[in-house]
Amino acid sequence: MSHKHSMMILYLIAAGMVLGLLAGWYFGEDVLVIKWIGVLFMNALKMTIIPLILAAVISGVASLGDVRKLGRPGGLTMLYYLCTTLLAIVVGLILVNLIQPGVGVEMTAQAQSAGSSLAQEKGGQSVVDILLSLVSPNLVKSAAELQLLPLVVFAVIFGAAITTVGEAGAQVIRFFDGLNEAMMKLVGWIMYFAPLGVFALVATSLGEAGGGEAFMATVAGIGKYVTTVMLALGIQAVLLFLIMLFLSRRGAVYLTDMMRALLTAFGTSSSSATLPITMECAKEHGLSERSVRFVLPLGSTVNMNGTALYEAIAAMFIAQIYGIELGIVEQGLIVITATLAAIGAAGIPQAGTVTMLIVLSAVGLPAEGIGILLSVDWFLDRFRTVVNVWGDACGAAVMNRTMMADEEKAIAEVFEDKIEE
Ligand code: DAS
Repeated sequence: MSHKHSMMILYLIAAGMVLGLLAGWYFGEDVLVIKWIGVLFMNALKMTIIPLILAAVISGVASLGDVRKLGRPGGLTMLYYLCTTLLAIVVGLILVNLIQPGVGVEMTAQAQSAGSSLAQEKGGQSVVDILLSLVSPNLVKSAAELQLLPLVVFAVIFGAAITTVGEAGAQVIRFFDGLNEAMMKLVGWIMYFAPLGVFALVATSLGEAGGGEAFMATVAGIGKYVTTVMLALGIQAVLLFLIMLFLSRRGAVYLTDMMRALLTAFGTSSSSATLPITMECAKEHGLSERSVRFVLPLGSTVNMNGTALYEAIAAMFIAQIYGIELGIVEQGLIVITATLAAIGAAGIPQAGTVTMLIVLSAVGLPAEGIGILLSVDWFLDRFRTVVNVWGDACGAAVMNRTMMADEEKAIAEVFEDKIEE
């Protein structure tokens, strides 16, 4: 989908939300006559989940290259990216548990009951049960029952395995890269119907919840949700800045040198489209060639702090609006799936919303709530893309010291060998 088209769609989605809120408020239960439109849109999105998980996660993990040859700089880079992604998710979970944006947003009566039965089912599981549920003896059965966590676990392990079997694996990687691109294109086509789908989902969920009196609670809930995400993104950006200052010994000037890339990220909502600018800014700032040409491209593929944080908050928000209590074990599952969803998300507009489906399904939350998320996604996507790019840029600055140290050591070794000769 072209950038112009995707922006037009996003603004139409926002319009769909506003009209949906007004229709739900004004018509109340009568609006249920269009419920089927929301169901059709949701089913179309759910239809993509299984192939999307396999494509996004496998190609995301495989993009790391042969895990055995990552070497010290590669291993340290992946460790840094994993730690900052986990930090982002923890920041998001702390804020969404503190602010509780979804509490008080009445979605629908039956969803409330569905939600509570889900909480009973999940709530009773011990840590051992959860661990056993990560490995499925029958992936097809798990997929059919939308038990997606074992599918995600398989995709990660399989993605790592195909990087170790040479040319045969390279062909498989090309297949999953193609599948991932095709799936994102297919989701793009489905998103053309999002304005109508979001209108129907928001209108009917408000209508079922009693129209008028639920209107203000829903609007307030959406406002608190946006505030929670923005606050968490801001905190994560500051934490990344402090980590960069402390570990890379580079000054605040790095932020101003990266500003052109950050503004491009905001304008395009695409960290992949911004990558060339990010690399140019990092090079002009004076980072080493290796740090720029390895850490930044890798980061734009697998390191998305903004997206990971957003997935965690959005999942908890949906649990809250459906009255589903998620304990520490379920929130642990959100950490795992949000990390993998962020690794698997492509650096294009709304990638985080699409992989949101993986997190919701993996944790067993009703995906219907995504209508509310979609309505403000066009706004939040810009800011989480900026944090994604900022996370990559800080990674390059931090790893630059390691890379430089390795480079100097390698050069010294060459000279030592020469002297010995
Ligand atoms: N727009 C994505 C990116 O380019 C982020 C997201 O959708 O979460 O990084």
